[in-house]
Amino acid sequence: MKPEQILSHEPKVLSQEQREFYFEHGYLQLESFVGQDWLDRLWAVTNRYVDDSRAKTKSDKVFDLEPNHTAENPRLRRISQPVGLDPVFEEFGLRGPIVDLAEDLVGPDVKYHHSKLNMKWADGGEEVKWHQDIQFWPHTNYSPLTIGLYMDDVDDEMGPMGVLPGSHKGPIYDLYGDDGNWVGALNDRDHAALPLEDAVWLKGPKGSVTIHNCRMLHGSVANNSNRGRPLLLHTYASADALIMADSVVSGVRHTEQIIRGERAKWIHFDPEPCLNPPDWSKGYTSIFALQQEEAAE
Ligand SMILES: O=C(O)CCC(=O)C(=O)O
Repeated sequence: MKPEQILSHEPKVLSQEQREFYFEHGYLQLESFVGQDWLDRLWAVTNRYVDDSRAKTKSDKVFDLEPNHTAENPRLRRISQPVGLDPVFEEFGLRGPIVDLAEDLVGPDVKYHHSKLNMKWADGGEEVKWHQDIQFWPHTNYSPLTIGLYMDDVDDEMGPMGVLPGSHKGPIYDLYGDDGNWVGALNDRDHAALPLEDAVWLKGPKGSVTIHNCRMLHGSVANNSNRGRPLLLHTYASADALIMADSVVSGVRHTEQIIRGERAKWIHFDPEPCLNPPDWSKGYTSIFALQQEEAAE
């Protein structure tokens, strides 16, 4: 669906100006959009998973651990695919208040794609190098977007997510390194050419929400504060966007589920070429492990 068609549908929660801002600049931020009730429920489950992580000594499909993670001092980078793990995460990701935001920006027929909870632990939680998302999971068009929920107050010290406004209309970057291996981030030359002085750092009180288009350049620095920076991310797409390549999320529960409206009768193709990611069925660790060049097992 083209932006004009999406904008012609009555919005659920966003103003027309906010929707136009998203299409023009590629991102949106909404302060305190999610209420305390939801935050309490999400925290109760998250804390349970943090506790479960104590028994883990290496990363797996659910727990992405920092190299110095221990039982006494858990250091989780990410909880992967929370929506497939627990009914509370499932309800939030498939039927919660952020789904209205997705509908307002991808149109009335909405598909769920995947979810993750980037914990960015206190005292050194790792950076996310600048990248775009769509190269990880190409679709037939560029409607996919990611909605992030800050589960706690986030300020500049904590490594908030940064976006480069308007970059969703620019080039789709090569995320392979010079040696031909997938890095999942821009190479040093492309990175050096980015006008990072124009970056907008999306922070805000707990319950604030970030939205970025799948072509938006984004990244975040390490968390050197003594507070964690949990960002719960969900990706949605218009139902008319079909997955093009072996997906990082193949086989993940609820992926490709229509959560609003109907399955598309017509597939929408955007002719702009997209980078072809590696064959993820041969193994995927996480964006953190890849970017930090940790050996895959
Ligand atoms: O957690 C962040 O700051 C950025 C998240 C991100 O870009 C990703 O997980 O792909």
